[in-house]
Amino acid sequence: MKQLTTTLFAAALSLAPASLLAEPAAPAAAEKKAEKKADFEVTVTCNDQMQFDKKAIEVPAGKVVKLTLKNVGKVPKIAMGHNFVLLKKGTDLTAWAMKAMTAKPTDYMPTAEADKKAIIAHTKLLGPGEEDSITFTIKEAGDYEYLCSFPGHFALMKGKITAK
Ligand SMILES: [Cu+2]
Repeated sequence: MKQLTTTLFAAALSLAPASLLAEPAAPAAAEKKAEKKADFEVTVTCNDQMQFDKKAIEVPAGKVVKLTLKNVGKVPKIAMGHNFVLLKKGTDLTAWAMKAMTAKPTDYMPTAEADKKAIIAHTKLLGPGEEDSITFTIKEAGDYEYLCSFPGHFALMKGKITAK
């Protein structure tokens, strides 16, 4: 019996890497869900230098926007994860980011109701080579700020979406 247990344990261990490898498949599924006829599509990349490739994005107001975030970096997620969080108008980005950086169990997405309400849309936290798509509609024209909520990133990783 002891031997069987040992064998099962070894089997479980050998399965672990496979389940880790399966993880990058998840964004594809999320992308499929986001496929509902977007009127406008934009791709943003992020990297190991803590930078989004776009600091300003213009989108049509009142239309369905599909935004894809691609992490083109190589550093592991635990040290250099990235997400894209779009905040509602009038949100204090710095104050929101300070709360987000303490929310490690939820991949740096704050859990307080008020902080969740400040979000228009957000991708999941991406490791190297991963991507995720979100769709959203901004009804009211104007400027909306976005950021990466991984601790310490928002100083560099932020920008502005202008809905026209
Ligand atoms: Cu980041």
